[in-house]
Amino acid sequence: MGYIDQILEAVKAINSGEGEFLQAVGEVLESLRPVIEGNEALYKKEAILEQLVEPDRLVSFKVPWVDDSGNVQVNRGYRAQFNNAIGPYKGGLRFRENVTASIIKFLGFEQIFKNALTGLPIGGGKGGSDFDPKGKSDREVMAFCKSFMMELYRHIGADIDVPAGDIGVGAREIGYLYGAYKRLTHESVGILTGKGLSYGGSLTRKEATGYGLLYFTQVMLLANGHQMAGKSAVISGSGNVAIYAAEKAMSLGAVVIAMSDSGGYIHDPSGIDLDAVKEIKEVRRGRLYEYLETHPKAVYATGKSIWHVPCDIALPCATQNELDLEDAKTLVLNGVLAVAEGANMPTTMEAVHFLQSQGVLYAPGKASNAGGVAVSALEMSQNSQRLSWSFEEVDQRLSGIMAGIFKKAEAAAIKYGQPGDYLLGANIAAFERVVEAMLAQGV
Ligand code: NDP
Ligand code: 2IT
Repeated sequence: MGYIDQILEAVKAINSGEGEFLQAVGEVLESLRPVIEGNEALYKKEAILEQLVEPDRLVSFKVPWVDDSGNVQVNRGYRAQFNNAIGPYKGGLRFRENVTASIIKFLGFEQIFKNALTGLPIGGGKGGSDFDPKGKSDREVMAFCKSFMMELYRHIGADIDVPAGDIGVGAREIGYLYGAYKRLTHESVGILTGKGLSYGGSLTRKEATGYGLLYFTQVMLLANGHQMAGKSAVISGSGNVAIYAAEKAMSLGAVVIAMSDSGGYIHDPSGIDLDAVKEIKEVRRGRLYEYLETHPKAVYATGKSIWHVPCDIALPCATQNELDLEDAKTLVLNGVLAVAEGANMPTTMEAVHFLQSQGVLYAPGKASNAGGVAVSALEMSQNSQRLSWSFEEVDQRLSGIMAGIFKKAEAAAIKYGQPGDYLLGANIAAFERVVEAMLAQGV
């Protein structure tokens, strides 16, 4: 049995039941075959894959807090510090009821490679909790965040591990977490990114993942002889990533015709009114069906996937495994040109293989959604310098970083004989950078 298969078996044996984590490891290792097979003796001797698939540490902790009725609630918190070969651990926090160790580990593992692709000095980590802010009062969210930080603060630091947002963690949660950290340590340092602009946040961070996704998609389209202008786009989700993906898609001339939340999707063939979506989601923290109150001609659909809406460009920006083989077949039948991931691992492996086999341009999340963490790293730079850069400066750097990631993925795919396979290219380009740093630093 070859080295990769040996590791895949071993990972399965000691992480049984952790479906998402095994899926993420399988996807990365499968695409590393050409590079591993060329260097098998060295990588095996140094146990590179064994080291990569095991987090440096996984902290799990109790988070007790008091709800508005005076009852004590208990949730579970996590932080996976996966790999710091190229810089401090960096990655978001996810607050959602379905969060498990498997989900945190898959996200932390993906983050190693994503962060390496940015070219910035950040290692991979992820954390979160099975607490869901949806439907909770601000006071309850604050109580939870303060309690969560009472344990997390021991494990993080501006040069150690710098968390940020993810699903369920936005500006409000980051603010409460940051306030708690400061009271515990007396320090005003950049231990979180995605902070508010009034206390050390970076301009463009809020927009960065969505804008970055569109910068990447645009470069990918151009490299393959297509334009963004005039294309129809369907975007799943209506959170931070989806909203700013829609904003940039529109400004580049695409027409965004559908968006969703976990309840269903809205289809507005003449183009989604993004101000209305922002008002519902960012201001009122409401549900997407409320869009119909002001846009009676739009359609709200439940019980079937948003990928039934015909489009040129599909941008999954909600959650893992939200686009499966059936969805991929529907998209292809409807003539989709490109699928570019804003979410982490939104497309199942079978769906990815099908899309690629049909000549659909496919951008893997670890490349195309890296703009968020890239601007987080720029926020860390600004915090260290005690400076704030302008929106234009950060936006320009973001756009340059996304074009650079595309070039790296494209070049590695060509080098290893699979031109246009940006998944293989991204995984290999990232792996080569991380392994170089691991080998240089020894065991
Ligand atoms: P938000 O919490 O802001 O928004 C999440 C959106 O996805 C909401 O519309 C939510 O609907 C929907 N959603 C969540 N879970 C499900 C589900 N199980 N089924 C259907 N819809 C769902 O999160 P973000 O926008 O920050 O994150 C979205 C994705 O992007 C995640 O995969 C995240 O890991 C990834 N990502 C985020 C980055 C960031 O900077 N924030 C950076 C890179 C990747 P509802 O309102 O009903 O819950
Ligand atoms: O998945 C991701 O890259 C994020 N949620 C953002 C991480 C970060 O540190 O900004």
